Amino acid sequence: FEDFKCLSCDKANYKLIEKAKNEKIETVWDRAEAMQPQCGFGEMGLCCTNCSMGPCRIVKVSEDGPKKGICGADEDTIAARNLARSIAAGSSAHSDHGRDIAHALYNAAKNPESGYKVKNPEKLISLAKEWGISTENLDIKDIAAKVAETALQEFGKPFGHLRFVDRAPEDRIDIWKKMNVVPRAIDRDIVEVLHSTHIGCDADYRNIMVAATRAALSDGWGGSMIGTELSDILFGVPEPHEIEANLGVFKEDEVNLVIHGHEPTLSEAILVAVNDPELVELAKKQGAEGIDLVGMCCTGNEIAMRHGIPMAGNFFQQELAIITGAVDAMVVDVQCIMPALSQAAKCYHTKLITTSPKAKIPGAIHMQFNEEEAIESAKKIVREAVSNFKNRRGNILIPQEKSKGFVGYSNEAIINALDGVANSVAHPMGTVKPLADAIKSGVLRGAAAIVGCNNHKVLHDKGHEELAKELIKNDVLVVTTGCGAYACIKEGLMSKEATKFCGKGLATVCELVKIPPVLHMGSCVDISRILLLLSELAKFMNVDIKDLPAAGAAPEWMSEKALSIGTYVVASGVYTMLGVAPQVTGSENLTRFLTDDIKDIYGGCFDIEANPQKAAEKIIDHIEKKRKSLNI
Ligand code: NFS
Repeated sequence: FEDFKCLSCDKANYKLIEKAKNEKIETVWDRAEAMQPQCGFGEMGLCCTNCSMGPCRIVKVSEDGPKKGICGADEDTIAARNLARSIAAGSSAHSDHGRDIAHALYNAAKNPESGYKVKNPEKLISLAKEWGISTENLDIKDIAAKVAETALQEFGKPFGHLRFVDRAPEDRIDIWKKMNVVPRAIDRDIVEVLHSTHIGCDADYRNIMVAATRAALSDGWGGSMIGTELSDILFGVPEPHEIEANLGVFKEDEVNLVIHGHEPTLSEAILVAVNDPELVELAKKQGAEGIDLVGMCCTGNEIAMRHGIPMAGNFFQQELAIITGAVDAMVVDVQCIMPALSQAAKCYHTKLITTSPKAKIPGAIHMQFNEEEAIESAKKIVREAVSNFKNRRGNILIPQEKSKGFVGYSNEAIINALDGVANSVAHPMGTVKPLADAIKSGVLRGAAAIVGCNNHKVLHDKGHEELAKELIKNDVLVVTTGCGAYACIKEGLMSKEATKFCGKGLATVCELVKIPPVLHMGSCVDISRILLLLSELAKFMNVDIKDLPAAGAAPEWMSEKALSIGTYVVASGVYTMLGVAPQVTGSENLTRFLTDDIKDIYGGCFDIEANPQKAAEKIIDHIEKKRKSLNI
């Protein structure tokens, strides 16, 4: 498998990439190769298709060639407009996810047919109080309806600012006010980016970034946070579970159903359906031992965190899952679903089932998931999967590779775990004090978040794993979400044994409070949990987020959502390392703005470093500088 080592560092993938080659099925790596060389104008962000006088492109590599678009837009305007539109698209994806969860909460309150129920009434009541909703004489359903309606208003309210903004430290809110980026209403902030980047509107790259930053903050402190908080209310606050991960989780003798995509509204309903006795019986009648539900991408993170469902693989493993020949159905909703799946599915018996009106794929079976009657709808989908077991063709290869690890570290779970220390040395329980103390004493040097996707420009999973290992070796606690979380659990970094990779301080903390050194905090919308943890820590230490010895990293990012995340994280004051350069490098001004000038405004900035070792060095250096300024 020597050849495949330059594609992925996950051994489970090698046999399947070879199988794909033998069976003449193309994968993401083949298509990436066929795409070379990639368009230089696009790569630098210098191609504008915003109006039909174009496409216009700016030539940077030589003196000759146009330096302005036909309307006169220069490289700064074009690159900034392209970036801003991507950020708006990313924010829209997370936020629309949040909106769907709010609708599900409303259904839980008003529509018993939906099958949704409030699983965590305490969190619901506490959010109602935070939002000033009177709970007096109301039952849980009424409160749920009011909270859901209030959440839905956040998308289009005409006045004021987003409610969750008030959770940020005061100094942070002051910076946002000064910069005029306080998010107001999610849809409005996204629309404003689309408007201001229309032909003949905003041409000032710094001002374009004001609108883009506001739309990004609308995601992190708005849509994503609504998604996370309301999911916790509906489906429960994640708690630590030990699970298995990687493509070895498929079972030869069971119906293998992969749930892939993002929204727990679907994956939670599918989980109920696969446990329905009638459907289990049907599986047995087909000759299967049972139904094996496994998750893929962020929806897999959601059900792993809440129910201990195995995590089959991340973004670059979606085709390989089908290539095992053991997947009876792959059920998808929205986001990060490669259209290529339908081609792969055709080569096997696998049914690719799309469920969302927002995401149909030619060649797939479309079975619309109806949230008004979620469980019934999910049962129909599971029935389709189960009845496909008998059509397996025998060309099955399930890799042996799978690892074990602990997932499910919501902020509540982290604080709970840290109470282990609190108990032992008489600290107050239920606060971030033990975390703050561990950082202050230097046992932990700081914390870093490793998040985001896979990208062929980085060796698959290597960016995540190597960076995580290097950081924990230097006593930096790592938290992770999304496809980064998959990479880390597959490498064993969420297991009890992972302390062997840690420096002495971090190893001591992990052993004392029984946590792994890399904490699985969920899906990409759950990066809002990380914002809240930072916010709580900053408030407790009486500083702003920008002062904390903390950093973010997206070593293998590729999606527009990741751009939105990066932007709201930087605007929240966090130094953020990217493993792949954004498509802005054709504008020196914008590049300098994002990697340097922005530091003076928000305290956070982007940095770009493809080499994980060097990226780790820079992050550690940043953390040590922050420690010094804090005098700790
Ligand atoms: Ni987030 Fe990237 Fe997708 Fe999840 Fe994975 S690709 S931006 S990590 S699954 S959303």
